[in-house]
Amino acid sequence: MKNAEAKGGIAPLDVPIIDIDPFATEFLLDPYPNHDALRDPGPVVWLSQYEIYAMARFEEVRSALLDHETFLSGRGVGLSDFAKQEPWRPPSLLLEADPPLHERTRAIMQSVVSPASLKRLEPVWKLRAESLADDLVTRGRFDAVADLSEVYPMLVFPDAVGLMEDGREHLLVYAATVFNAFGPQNDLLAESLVAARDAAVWVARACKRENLCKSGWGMGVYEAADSGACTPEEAERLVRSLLSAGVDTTVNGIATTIHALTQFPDQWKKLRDNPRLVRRAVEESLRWDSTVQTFFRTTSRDVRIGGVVIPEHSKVLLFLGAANRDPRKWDRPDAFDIARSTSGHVGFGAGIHQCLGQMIARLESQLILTALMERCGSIKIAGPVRRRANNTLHAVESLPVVVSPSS
Ligand code: OVM
Repeated sequence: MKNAEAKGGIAPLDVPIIDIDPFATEFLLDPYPNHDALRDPGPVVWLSQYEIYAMARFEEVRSALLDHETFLSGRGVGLSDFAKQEPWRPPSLLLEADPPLHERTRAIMQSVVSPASLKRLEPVWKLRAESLADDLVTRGRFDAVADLSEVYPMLVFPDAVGLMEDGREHLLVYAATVFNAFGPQNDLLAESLVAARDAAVWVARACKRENLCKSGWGMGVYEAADSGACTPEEAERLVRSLLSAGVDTTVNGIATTIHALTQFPDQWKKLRDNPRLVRRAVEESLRWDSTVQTFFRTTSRDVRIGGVVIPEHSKVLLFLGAANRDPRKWDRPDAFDIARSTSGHVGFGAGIHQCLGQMIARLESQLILTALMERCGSIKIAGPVRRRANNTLHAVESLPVVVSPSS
């Protein structure tokens, strides 16, 4: 029984039963053709492969995210229920925590990753974006993943955390595993866990106080511990959150934005004509092709949704990416339109767990995109686009492009 870990029980009588496997490789590589089949049968569906409930419509996904008392995170936001199964690593004190613990840890992290700290970093981040974009435009032809989206976040984020220099390449391998681990125990996760053995050891070392530099978000968390906001052990685990969530997300978010702009050249032109649209372009990219496609919650009580009662202690899979393309909510949902309002999109989640690093992600994306569009008249696909299957992220492996310098 390949999904023995989930088994939420027998199929309920009143819920549409869907036999699609949202963690099959073909689905992960291209989830969009499957979304209607998840959204249309009803507000709640039953995924027979995993014996769990799922929601893929905007209204219900957003409401569930906002109702953290009913839809818990503390039993894990992956398929595995921490109340029944030991997690693969000690749980995140942020992502996999409920109030009151979550309130305390979130406040610490928000005071460390502050708007003021980002403002201080911005000038250097801008210079690094500009110099990278200079190089890329000179080359003319490059891989927007290997040469750009995997490069830029690594040029700014690890320094901001204050990580040791040696071994930073482990960050991406580690993060891929973190996000695979929210899915079932499939081959993807098994291979990822093997590949990330060294990376996990490195990450554990990198989170130690003695390995963080004096100024930086990492040390900021330990200083919060010094003032009594948390224990040193908690600080170490909170630094791990920065390393887990801070790189693969922005790497793929940036690649996706570029991918979108190559597929919709009129939008690239619109952006160049009006550079102030860069904020909207980044947001629309998150709506149109959400980097984090799914997260789970666990119900704390029986909850009625539409005509369906989801029993307490049920795992519920929330399709953020499908919600962000729901025609019930969005006009022309499949069109990438940087002028549209994306207000309410759930690409960063919603509610108390909404992405802590969203300001970091936005700043990185806006800076590199601005630097690129200031230099490139056009950007076109110049080879096969390859996806990387991940149980949570809609990830890009390779995106060959050719750019023409702006005249
Ligand atoms: C964490 C964590 C890990 C992965 C993702 C995430 C999207 C958080 O360790 O807290 O947020």
